[in-house]
Amino acid sequence: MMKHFLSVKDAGDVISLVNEARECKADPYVNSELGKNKTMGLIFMNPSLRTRLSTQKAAINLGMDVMVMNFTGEGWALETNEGVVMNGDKAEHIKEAAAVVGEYCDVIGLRSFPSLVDRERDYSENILNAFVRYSDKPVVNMESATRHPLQSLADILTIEEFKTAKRPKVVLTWANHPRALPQSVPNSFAEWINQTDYDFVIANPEGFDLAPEFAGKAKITHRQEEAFEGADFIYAKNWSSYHHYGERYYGKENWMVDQEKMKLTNNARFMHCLPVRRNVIVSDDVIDSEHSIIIQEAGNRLWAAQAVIKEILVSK
Ligand code: AN0
Ligand code: CP
Repeated sequence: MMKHFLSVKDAGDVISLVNEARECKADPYVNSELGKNKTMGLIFMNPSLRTRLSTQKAAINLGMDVMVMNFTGEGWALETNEGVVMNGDKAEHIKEAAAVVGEYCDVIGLRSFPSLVDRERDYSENILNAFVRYSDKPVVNMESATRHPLQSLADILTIEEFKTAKRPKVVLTWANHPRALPQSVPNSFAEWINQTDYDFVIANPEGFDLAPEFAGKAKITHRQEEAFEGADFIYAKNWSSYHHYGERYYGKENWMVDQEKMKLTNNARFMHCLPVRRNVIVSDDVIDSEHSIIIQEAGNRLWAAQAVIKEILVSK
Protein backbone atom coordinates (compact mmCIF):
# COMPACT_ATOMS: atom_id res chain seq x y z
CA MET A 1 0.00 0.00 0.00
CA MET A 2 1.47 3.35 -1.01
CA LYS A 3 -0.80 6.34 -0.48
CA HIS A 4 1.81 9.09 -0.92
CA PHE A 5 5.55 9.07 -1.63
CA LEU A 6 6.96 11.78 0.60
CA SER A 7 9.87 10.11 2.39
CA VAL A 8 11.49 6.73 3.01
CA LYS A 9 8.65 6.01 5.45
CA ASP A 10 6.34 5.56 2.46
CA ALA A 11 8.71 3.13 0.74
CA GLY A 12 7.99 0.05 2.84
CA ASP A 13 10.97 -2.28 2.57
CA VAL A 14 13.62 -0.33 0.63
CA ILE A 15 15.24 -3.29 -1.10
CA SER A 16 11.80 -4.62 -2.19
CA LEU A 17 11.06 -1.25 -3.80
CA VAL A 18 14.51 -1.28 -5.45
CA ASN A 19 13.64 -4.72 -6.83
CA GLU A 20 10.37 -3.36 -8.20
CA ALA A 21 12.34 -0.62 -9.95
CA ARG A 22 14.59 -3.34 -11.40
CA GLU A 23 11.50 -5.17 -12.69
CA CYS A 24 10.29 -1.95 -14.38
CA LYS A 25 13.72 -1.60 -15.99
CA ALA A 26 13.68 -5.20 -17.24
CA ASP A 27 10.14 -4.93 -18.68
CA PRO A 28 9.10 -1.25 -18.98
CA TYR A 29 5.76 -1.67 -20.76
CA VAL A 30 4.25 -4.63 -18.92
CA ASN A 31 1.94 -2.26 -16.99
CA SER A 32 1.16 0.10 -19.87
CA GLU A 33 -2.61 -0.23 -19.26
CA LEU A 34 -2.46 0.39 -15.50
CA GLY A 35 -2.76 4.16 -15.74
CA LYS A 36 -5.28 4.32 -18.61
CA ASN A 37 -7.56 7.38 -18.30
CA LYS A 38 -5.58 8.60 -15.31
CA THR A 39 -3.71 11.90 -15.25
CA MET A 40 -0.40 12.69 -13.58
CA GLY A 41 0.10 16.39 -12.79
CA LEU A 42 3.66 17.60 -12.29
CA ILE A 43 3.97 20.90 -10.45
CA PHE A 44 7.34 22.67 -10.43
CA MET A 45 8.09 25.59 -8.13
CA ASN A 46 11.78 25.29 -9.17
CA PRO A 47 13.77 24.23 -12.25
CA SER A 48 14.38 20.59 -13.18
CA LEU A 49 15.73 18.44 -15.98
CA ARG A 50 15.93 14.83 -14.69
CA THR A 51 12.96 14.83 -12.34
CA ARG A 52 10.70 16.42 -14.89
CA LEU A 53 11.56 14.12 -17.80
CA SER A 54 11.99 10.86 -15.84
CA THR A 55 8.73 11.24 -13.91
CA GLN A 56 6.85 12.21 -17.07
CA LYS A 57 8.29 9.23 -18.95
CA ALA A 58 7.52 6.89 -16.04
CA ALA A 59 3.87 7.96 -16.05
CA ILE A 60 3.70 7.55 -19.85
CA ASN A 61 5.15 4.02 -19.57
CA LEU A 62 2.28 3.22 -17.19
CA GLY A 63 -0.29 4.50 -19.68
CA MET A 64 -1.07 7.79 -17.90
CA ASP A 65 -1.61 11.20 -19.41
CA VAL A 66 0.72 13.85 -18.02
CA MET A 67 0.27 17.59 -17.46
CA VAL A 68 3.23 19.71 -16.40
CA MET A 69 2.97 23.16 -14.89
CA ASN A 70 5.83 25.45 -13.96
CA PHE A 71 5.07 27.94 -11.21
CA THR A 72 8.44 29.55 -11.91
CA GLY A 73 6.84 32.48 -13.71
CA GLU A 74 3.80 30.76 -15.28
CA GLY A 75 1.55 30.15 -12.27
CA TRP A 76 0.06 32.72 -9.93
CA ALA A 77 2.35 33.71 -7.07
CA LEU A 78 1.17 31.52 -4.17
CA GLU A 79 0.49 32.64 -0.61
CA THR A 80 1.47 29.91 1.84
CA ASN A 81 0.81 31.61 5.19
CA GLU A 82 -2.42 31.06 7.08
CA GLY A 83 -4.79 33.88 7.90
CA VAL A 84 -3.05 36.68 6.01
CA VAL A 85 -4.71 39.63 4.32
CA MET A 86 -3.77 38.98 0.70
CA ASN A 87 -3.28 42.55 -0.40
CA GLY A 88 0.40 42.09 -1.38
CA ASP A 89 1.97 40.44 -4.43
CA LYS A 90 0.53 36.93 -3.87
CA ALA A 91 -2.50 36.33 -6.10
CA GLU A 92 -3.66 32.90 -4.93
CA HIS A 93 -3.56 30.85 -1.75
CA ILE A 94 -1.95 27.39 -1.81
CA LYS A 95 -5.18 26.00 -0.32
CA GLU A 96 -7.17 26.77 -3.45
CA ALA A 97 -4.30 26.05 -5.85
CA ALA A 98 -3.69 22.55 -4.42
CA ALA A 99 -7.41 21.76 -4.28
CA VAL A 100 -7.89 22.81 -7.91
CA VAL A 101 -4.92 20.72 -9.11
CA GLY A 102 -6.54 17.80 -7.26
CA GLU A 103 -9.75 18.30 -9.30
CA TYR A 104 -7.87 17.64 -12.56
CA CYS A 105 -5.23 15.07 -11.57
CA ASP A 106 -5.27 11.54 -10.14
CA VAL A 107 -1.65 11.65 -8.91
CA ILE A 108 0.34 14.84 -8.22
CA GLY A 109 4.11 15.32 -8.29
CA LEU A 110 5.43 18.40 -6.52
CA ARG A 111 8.85 20.09 -6.52
CA SER A 112 9.25 22.81 -3.94
CA PHE A 113 12.69 23.80 -2.61
CA PRO A 114 13.34 25.27 0.86
CA SER A 115 13.67 28.99 1.55
CA LEU A 116 16.95 28.33 3.42
CA VAL A 117 15.94 31.31 5.58
CA ASP A 118 13.50 29.89 8.14
CA ARG A 119 14.60 26.42 9.28
CA GLU A 120 11.54 25.62 11.34
CA ARG A 121 9.24 26.46 8.49
CA ASP A 122 11.29 24.57 5.88
CA TYR A 123 11.54 21.49 8.10
CA SER A 124 7.78 21.60 8.74
CA GLU A 125 7.32 20.85 4.99
CA ASN A 126 4.39 23.26 4.95
CA ILE A 127 4.14 23.39 1.14
CA LEU A 128 4.35 19.64 0.50
CA ASN A 129 1.91 19.04 3.34
CA ALA A 130 -0.50 21.64 1.97
CA PHE A 131 -0.66 19.68 -1.31
CA VAL A 132 -1.25 16.44 0.60
CA ARG A 133 -3.99 18.03 2.65
CA TYR A 134 -5.83 20.20 0.15
CA SER A 135 -5.47 18.25 -3.12
CA ASP A 136 -6.93 15.07 -1.61
CA LYS A 137 -4.85 13.05 -4.11
CA PRO A 138 -1.69 10.92 -3.79
CA VAL A 139 1.37 13.19 -3.81
CA VAL A 140 4.85 12.25 -5.04
CA ASN A 141 7.73 14.29 -3.61
CA MET A 142 9.86 15.50 -6.55
CA GLU A 143 12.26 17.29 -4.10
CA SER A 144 10.81 19.17 -1.21
CA ALA A 145 12.30 21.46 1.44
CA THR A 146 13.99 18.57 3.26
CA ARG A 147 13.95 15.47 1.03
CA HIS A 148 14.39 14.05 -2.48
CA PRO A 149 13.23 10.44 -2.16
CA LEU A 150 12.98 9.63 -5.90
CA GLN A 151 16.67 10.49 -6.15
CA SER A 152 17.57 8.27 -3.18
CA LEU A 153 15.64 5.31 -4.58
CA ALA A 154 17.47 5.67 -7.91
CA ASP A 155 20.78 6.00 -6.01
CA ILE A 156 20.29 2.72 -4.13
CA LEU A 157 19.21 0.97 -7.34
CA THR A 158 22.47 2.20 -8.89
CA ILE A 159 24.57 1.06 -5.92
CA GLU A 160 22.90 -2.36 -6.04
CA GLU A 161 23.72 -2.65 -9.74
CA PHE A 162 27.38 -1.64 -9.38
CA LYS A 163 28.41 -3.00 -6.00
CA THR A 164 30.99 -5.78 -5.93
CA ALA A 165 31.07 -6.29 -2.14
CA LYS A 166 28.00 -7.55 -0.30
CA ARG A 167 28.31 -4.69 2.17
CA PRO A 168 29.92 -1.79 0.27
CA LYS A 169 31.48 1.23 1.95
CA VAL A 170 29.40 4.22 0.81
CA VAL A 171 30.72 7.73 1.44
CA LEU A 172 28.54 10.81 1.19
CA THR A 173 30.97 13.70 0.85
CA TRP A 174 30.20 17.38 1.00
CA ALA A 175 31.86 19.33 -1.84
CA ASN A 176 32.33 23.00 -2.66
CA HIS A 177 29.70 25.10 -4.45
CA PRO A 178 29.35 28.85 -5.03
CA ARG A 179 25.69 29.00 -3.93
CA ALA A 180 23.72 27.89 -0.89
CA LEU A 181 21.93 24.62 -1.75
CA PRO A 182 19.20 22.64 0.02
CA GLN A 183 19.95 19.77 2.41
CA SER A 184 17.24 17.71 0.67
CA VAL A 185 19.44 15.40 -1.42
CA PRO A 186 21.93 14.51 1.37
CA ASN A 187 19.14 14.26 3.98
CA SER A 188 17.25 11.77 1.84
CA PHE A 189 20.36 9.89 0.79
CA ALA A 190 21.26 9.40 4.47
CA GLU A 191 17.71 8.51 5.44
CA TRP A 192 17.57 5.82 2.74
CA ILE A 193 21.10 4.44 3.16
CA ASN A 194 20.33 4.08 6.86
CA GLN A 195 17.66 1.57 5.84
CA THR A 196 20.33 -0.65 4.20
CA ASP A 197 23.20 -2.59 5.76
CA TYR A 198 25.92 -0.67 3.85
CA ASP A 199 28.92 0.73 5.72
CA PHE A 200 27.96 4.42 5.65
CA VAL A 201 30.22 7.43 6.27
CA ILE A 202 29.41 11.12 5.88
CA ALA A 203 32.28 13.59 5.42
CA ASN A 204 31.65 17.32 5.69
CA PRO A 205 33.29 20.47 7.06
CA GLU A 206 32.64 21.46 10.65
CA GLY A 207 29.35 23.29 10.96
CA PHE A 208 27.87 21.28 8.08
CA ASP A 209 26.65 18.15 9.89
CA LEU A 210 23.20 17.12 8.72
CA ALA A 211 20.29 17.16 11.15
CA PRO A 212 20.76 14.18 13.52
CA GLU A 213 17.42 12.64 12.56
CA PHE A 214 18.71 12.30 8.98
CA ALA A 215 22.36 11.37 9.68
CA GLY A 216 21.12 8.59 11.94
CA LYS A 217 23.66 5.83 12.46
CA ALA A 218 26.15 7.13 9.85
CA LYS A 219 29.75 7.69 10.91
CA ILE A 220 30.44 11.41 10.61
CA THR A 221 33.92 12.80 9.99
CA HIS A 222 35.26 16.25 9.20
CA ARG A 223 38.27 14.76 7.44
CA GLN A 224 37.46 13.95 3.84
CA GLU A 225 40.60 11.92 3.07
CA GLU A 226 40.04 9.66 6.06
CA ALA A 227 36.52 8.93 4.80
CA PHE A 228 37.74 8.09 1.29
CA GLU A 229 40.02 5.27 2.47
CA GLY A 230 38.66 1.97 1.21
CA ALA A 231 35.43 3.49 -0.12
CA ASP A 232 33.48 1.60 -2.82
CA PHE A 233 31.18 4.54 -3.69
CA ILE A 234 31.88 8.27 -3.45
CA TYR A 235 28.62 10.22 -3.49
CA ALA A 236 29.40 13.95 -3.76
CA LYS A 237 26.96 16.75 -2.96
CA ASN A 238 27.07 20.28 -1.69
CA TRP A 239 24.65 21.48 0.97
CA SER A 240 24.26 24.61 3.02
CA SER A 241 24.52 24.50 6.79
CA TYR A 242 21.69 23.07 8.87
CA HIS A 243 23.08 24.40 12.15
CA HIS A 244 23.85 27.94 10.87
CA TYR A 245 20.80 27.60 8.72
CA GLY A 246 21.28 28.21 5.00
CA GLU A 247 24.85 29.51 5.30
CA ARG A 248 27.50 28.74 2.70
CA TYR A 249 31.03 27.55 3.46
CA TYR A 250 33.66 30.26 3.66
CA GLY A 251 36.51 28.03 4.90
CA LYS A 252 39.74 27.54 3.02
CA GLU A 253 39.72 23.75 2.60
CA ASN A 254 39.22 22.36 -0.87
CA TRP A 255 36.54 19.66 -0.78
CA MET A 256 36.42 19.09 -4.55
CA VAL A 257 36.60 15.38 -5.48
CA ASP A 258 39.74 14.87 -7.58
CA GLN A 259 41.90 12.02 -8.86
CA GLU A 260 44.32 12.25 -5.90
CA LYS A 261 41.48 11.70 -3.42
CA MET A 262 39.92 8.94 -5.55
CA LYS A 263 43.27 7.08 -5.35
CA LEU A 264 42.65 6.61 -1.61
CA THR A 265 39.50 4.59 -2.34
CA ASN A 266 38.91 0.97 -3.26
CA ASN A 267 38.56 1.89 -6.96
CA ALA A 268 35.36 3.66 -5.96
CA ARG A 269 32.56 4.55 -8.31
CA PHE A 270 31.76 8.26 -8.45
CA MET A 271 28.12 9.36 -8.04
CA HIS A 272 26.29 12.70 -8.06
CA CYS A 273 22.58 13.47 -8.46
CA LEU A 274 23.27 16.18 -11.11
CA PRO A 275 23.26 19.00 -12.08
CA VAL A 276 26.94 19.19 -11.15
CA ARG A 277 29.48 22.01 -11.45
CA ARG A 278 32.61 20.60 -13.07
CA ASN A 279 35.92 21.51 -11.45
CA VAL A 280 34.07 22.85 -8.40
CA ILE A 281 32.32 19.73 -7.03
CA VAL A 282 34.39 17.23 -9.05
CA SER A 283 37.36 17.46 -11.42
CA ASP A 284 36.93 16.71 -15.12
CA ASP A 285 39.23 13.69 -14.94
CA VAL A 286 37.06 12.03 -12.25
CA ILE A 287 33.66 12.81 -13.78
CA ASP A 288 34.89 11.70 -17.23
CA SER A 289 36.60 8.54 -15.93
CA GLU A 290 35.24 5.03 -16.26
CA HIS A 291 34.57 5.06 -12.53
CA SER A 292 31.93 7.73 -12.93
CA ILE A 293 28.37 6.32 -13.02
CA ILE A 294 26.48 9.60 -13.03
CA ILE A 295 24.67 8.94 -16.32
CA GLN A 296 23.56 5.45 -15.30
CA GLU A 297 22.42 6.98 -11.98
CA ALA A 298 20.36 9.63 -13.79
CA GLY A 299 18.97 6.94 -16.11
CA ASN A 300 17.76 5.01 -13.08
CA ARG A 301 15.59 7.95 -12.04
CA LEU A 302 13.08 6.67 -14.61
CA TRP A 303 12.77 3.22 -13.03
CA ALA A 304 12.58 4.65 -9.53
CA ALA A 305 9.71 6.94 -10.56
CA GLN A 306 7.96 4.15 -12.44
CA ALA A 307 8.08 1.78 -9.45
CA VAL A 308 6.67 4.50 -7.18
CA ILE A 309 3.85 5.59 -9.49
CA LYS A 310 2.97 1.95 -10.17
CA GLU A 311 2.73 1.28 -6.41
CA ILE A 312 0.47 4.30 -5.99
CA LEU A 313 -1.77 3.24 -8.89
CA VAL A 314 -2.19 -0.32 -7.62
CA SER A 315 -2.92 0.97 -4.09
CA LYS A 316 -5.74 3.30 -5.16
C1 AN0 B 1 19.43 21.28 -6.28
C2 AN0 B 1 19.78 20.87 -4.85
O1 AN0 B 1 20.95 20.92 -4.50
O2 AN0 B 1 18.88 20.48 -4.09
C3 AN0 B 1 18.78 20.15 -7.03
C4 AN0 B 1 19.51 18.86 -7.03
C5 AN0 B 1 18.75 17.74 -7.63
N1 AN0 B 1 20.62 21.67 -6.97
C6 AN0 B 1 20.85 22.90 -7.40
O3 AN0 B 1 20.07 23.78 -7.16
C7 AN0 B 1 22.12 23.14 -8.17
N1 CP C 1 18.77 15.13 -9.80
C1 CP C 1 17.71 15.92 -10.06
O1 CP C 1 16.70 15.91 -9.36
O2 CP C 1 17.84 16.69 -11.18
P1 CP C 1 16.85 17.85 -11.65
O3 CP C 1 16.94 18.94 -10.63
O4 CP C 1 17.37 18.26 -12.99
O5 CP C 1 15.46 17.29 -11.72
